[in-house]
Amino acid sequence: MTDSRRHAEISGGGFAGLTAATALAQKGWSVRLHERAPELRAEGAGIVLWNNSLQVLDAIGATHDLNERSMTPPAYETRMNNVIQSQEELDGIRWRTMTRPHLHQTLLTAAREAGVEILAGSEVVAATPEGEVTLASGEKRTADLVIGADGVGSAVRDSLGIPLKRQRSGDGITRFLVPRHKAELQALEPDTEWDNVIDFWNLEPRVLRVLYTPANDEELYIALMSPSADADGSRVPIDLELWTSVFPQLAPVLQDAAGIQGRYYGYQTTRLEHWTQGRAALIGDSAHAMCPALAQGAGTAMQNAWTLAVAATEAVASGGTDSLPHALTEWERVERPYTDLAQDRSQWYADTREMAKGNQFVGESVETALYNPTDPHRHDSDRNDTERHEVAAS
Ligand code: FAD
Ligand code: 5PR
Repeated sequence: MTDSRRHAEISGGGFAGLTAATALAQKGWSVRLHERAPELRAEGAGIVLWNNSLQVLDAIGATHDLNERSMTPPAYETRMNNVIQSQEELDGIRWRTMTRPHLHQTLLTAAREAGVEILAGSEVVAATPEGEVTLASGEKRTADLVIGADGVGSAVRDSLGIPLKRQRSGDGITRFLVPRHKAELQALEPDTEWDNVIDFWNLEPRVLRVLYTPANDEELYIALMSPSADADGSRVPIDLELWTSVFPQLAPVLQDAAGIQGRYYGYQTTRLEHWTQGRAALIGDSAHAMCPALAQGAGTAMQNAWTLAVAATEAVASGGTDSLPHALTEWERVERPYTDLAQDRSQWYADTREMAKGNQFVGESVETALYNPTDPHRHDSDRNDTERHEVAAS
């Protein structure tokens, strides 16, 4: 039996790869997704999604599952030395907090329902601009479209030889999922709204920060930040005495975190000269790892996965598969600025620690969050701008 559908091979079963696979399969492609790990599972703790990625979840029909175990906290609170700097209610901005395993499971279910062929324990070692993929087993596959969604250490990206700039920051973070302990926290600080996200900063005499993010009724995501040069602050398992001395009101949850091994991640930003080459395209951390400040690493990954699936589908429908290389270049040109902005802004927050002053989500810092990648008319004003420039230049 021959299959007349367009075929895509995807490397990586994280948020980027699963989103692209689901969207393409729903649009009529045959899709094979390779995940190097022996099973499809999400590492990590909690995550915040904003309008840009929630729109994508709507579009692939995954929002219902997601909403069952996620929440929108009443406010995003910022404290400095335990003094409240701001409580942002984020009115009119769509956002939700959740656990990473839950988001991953939701996407995995959507991918399976869409008919994606998912191969666990299948490592991609190389890809070519002509659409050939080589597996660790030595097996080769060809596709109309190849997607590298294989994370910050991407083999697809490296095999394509795309020039990369990597910027490492001095700060880093260890993340945990622990029980809410709401009653105990309330007993320690009765006036606090413990359903809020609370960003607890301490800059003097020592830089230590806890980002407290309720993920649902039972689970709490906490991220402990310190400079990598601070050996005690960045140690795992965490130095419980140190962290509770600075954040005594968080003792019940810090105690649980201390019982988990944990892993300290240094912040990094990677920027590529280009995201596409021939029939191959990169999305997510393989193309644009970023600092976590705006919580847009996964959000931009899903946004770009969706817009890539739409652009590739439209291209083959109107111009056949030979039109894909140009369509991918065009996709990057139009969509990349939103991701560049999130990367630049997150890097700036990481370098300056300006978020400690509060009012974190204003102006350029929410532009990518507010973007709706599923709106077919989203670039109409860009087009008008271009037309206006053309008129002005003629
Ligand atoms: P990834 O999530 O890295 O997924 C890549 C996938 O590709 C993995 O499943 C990997 O096993 C697979 N893979 C790698 N190489 C190959 C290969 N050669 N062949 C086949 N498969 C391959 N952000 C938050 O906001 N909150 C968090 O709590 C948080 N925790 C994180 C924890 C970890 C361990 C990491 C790496 C990142 C975390 N981030 C977090 C950042 C954010 O989640 C990322 O921006 C986002 O997950 C990017 O998604 P992705 O699908 O591009 O990459
Ligand atoms: N938001 C999220 C997050 O995990 C972090 C930050 C913001 C969801 C840290 O990991 O500001 O660093 C941040």
